[in-house]
This record gives sequence, structure tokens and C-alpha cells, in this order.
Amino acid sequence: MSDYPAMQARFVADIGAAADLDALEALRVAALGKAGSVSALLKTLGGMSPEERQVQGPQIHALREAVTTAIADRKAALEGAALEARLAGERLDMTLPADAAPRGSVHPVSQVMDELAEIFADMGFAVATGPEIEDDWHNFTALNIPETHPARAMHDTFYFPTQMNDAAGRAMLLRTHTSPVQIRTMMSDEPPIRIIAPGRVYRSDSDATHTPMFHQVEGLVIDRGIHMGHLKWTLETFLKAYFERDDIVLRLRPSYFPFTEPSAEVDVGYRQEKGRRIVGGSGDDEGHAWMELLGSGMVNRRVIANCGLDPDEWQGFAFGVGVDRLAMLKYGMDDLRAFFDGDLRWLSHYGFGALSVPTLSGGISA
Ligand code: 2NL
Repeated sequence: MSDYPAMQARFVADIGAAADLDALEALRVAALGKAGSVSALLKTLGGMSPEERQVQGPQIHALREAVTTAIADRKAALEGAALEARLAGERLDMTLPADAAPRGSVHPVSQVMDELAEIFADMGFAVATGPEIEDDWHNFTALNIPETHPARAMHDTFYFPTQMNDAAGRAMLLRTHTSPVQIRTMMSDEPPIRIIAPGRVYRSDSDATHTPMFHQVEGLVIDRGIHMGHLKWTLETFLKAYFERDDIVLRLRPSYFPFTEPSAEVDVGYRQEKGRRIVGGSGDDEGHAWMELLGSGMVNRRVIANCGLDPDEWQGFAFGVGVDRLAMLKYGMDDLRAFFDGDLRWLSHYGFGALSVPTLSGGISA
């Protein structure tokens, strides 16, 4: 007969001293595992006489019970200590100032998009977004660009493989402009509508002034009695706020887009002064210079009808402008490709403070 109290004392002491969960598990296996010493004792019960078993049985079971309890207690203690250590390690001092270690910067494209949202919000425009993967109808057909129209080829569209065709059996594509966002808004919302649609657009084109992905913002107003005066005032107000100067004048030149009629290309005129020159402009050093900036026009009545609205009741204007180009003109970059290189030196040179939010009251780019 073994000295059960001595065995129990030794087990309980070892278990209480187990440094971690692995050591504890090793002790459990040594005592209660298949080949463990307590399991071995339990097996001896079968070979005992009934009298002997009546004496030893309760003692062996009490030993097993004591060891099991000691293991469970130690396990709870070790797990509690591990949790405490983790909580202590992950503690954050919420009273530290948020800009104690400012890292990263806002990309100029994001900054300009924020500036545009702020300027147009002040004129009552909401920001609308939509999918970058579009179907043919929303990107082309609804905009009065039929199958055979040269504009479709002109857009250098990226098409998806034919396994992914839309319900009409036509290839899906990467949107070539943000106009489909406005089409979707006209179909889902009741006029009056005043939105801008900023976002990524894609065309298969690449050189110093073109990247296969670039950013565009389009604007759309649909209401009763809208005319080109509203268009011109809106663009003039926008450009004065954006370039933060009052001497901006616009020149609307007749143009053609399938989705607007009439259509106008918008040149921006500005006085060139020393030290405050909008890059990309042309003209002499004293007089006015003109710079082609936006495309615009009155929404073609066929586009309004395509969206389920009555063109005799609802009229509107629309415009489109490249965000990257707007950023280059205001902040003086000369190569569009650098916008998408992810070069940290370029970003820290041209980037904007992570905590500065453009507001009209604070000066839009201050
Ligand atoms: C350009 C041309 C333009 C529009 C975009 C538009 C959208 C709808 C209906 C009618 Cl839903 N028009 N958008 C209109 C005129 C020009 O952008 O050359 N952008 C740089």
C-alpha cells in the first residue's frame, strides 16, 4: 500500500509550482494520463480483494479528485495571469495628444476631392458615388452613346472577359467616366437633383499626361427651367472658390458631347502675375491667359428621357473635369504619373496634414 497523503502532497506542490500551461499539462499527463501514476493506481483496484478495495478505493479516488482540483485551480490562475499581462501590455494612454507622432499625409487627390465636396456642398450639392465596374447601358447607352458611336471607341474602354457579361449579354467594363453615377441617381431619385460624382475612372491610355486610372468629378443639376446661365454661374463660383482668387473669368466655347446639347468647353482666364502663376496656362506675362479646363453642357433631352424623366418638364446641366489636373494646376505638379508612384518623398512634399480638413470658413486649402 502506497502513502497516498504523501503522493497527494507532492502532486499538489508540483502543480502549484507549474510555471506555465505547458508545464501544467505535462504534470496532468504524468498523473492522470493513460500511463499516469494515479491512473495506474486506479487500475490496481481491479486486482484487489473486496475488503482491500473497500479500504483503498476511497483513498485512491480522493487522490485523483485532489489532483484534478489542483490542476483546474492552477490552470485558472495561470490563464488569469496571462490575461492580466496582456491587458497591461495593450493599455493605451487615451490622454496623449492625437498628434504626438503624426505619420503619413493626405494625398493631393484626396485633398482636392475634399475641397470639391466642401465647395459644392456650400452650393447645395450632395456627393454621389457608384460602382467602378459598370454595365454598358449605364456607361454608354443611357448617355446617348450608341453602339456605333465613335465616342465608344474614343474612350479606350477596359472590358471584362465575356464569362462576366451582364444580363443583356454585353461585356462589363471599368467605367470611363463618373456619368453612370449620375444616370443611377436620375433613375432612383426624384428631381430636383444637385450632385457631384467624384471618383476613379479608367481608360486604356498611358503617357506623361494620361494614366490608365485617373480621377474625375462630374456635376449634375436637374430641375425646372435650368439654363446655361445657371451652368456658367455654378462653374464660375466653383473655380473662384477652388483657386482662391476672384479674378477668374470663363470662356464657353461651342463643343460636342453626345450627352449634352448644346455642349461647351470651358476655358479659364486669369491674369498672370509674378509668383502666382497657374501652371499649364498659356499667354503673355501681363495679359489674360486661357486654359482649357472643363467639358459641360445642357443635359441632352434623350439622356433625361432614358432615365425615365419627362424632358419637357425637367432640364439640367452637367459638367466634367479631371481631379488630377485640378490638383496639378493648384499645387504645381508637372508629371501626372508621380501621383500614382506611391513615392513617400513625393507624398511628404506635396501631401497634406492628416488632421487638416478643408473648410470654406478656414480658407479652403489653408
Ligand atoms: C469632359 C467632358 C462632361 C458631362 C461630362 C454628363 C453626365 C450626364 C449627363 C450629361 Cl449623366 N452629361 N456629364 C457633360 C459634359 C461634359 O465631361 O471633357 N470632361 C473633362
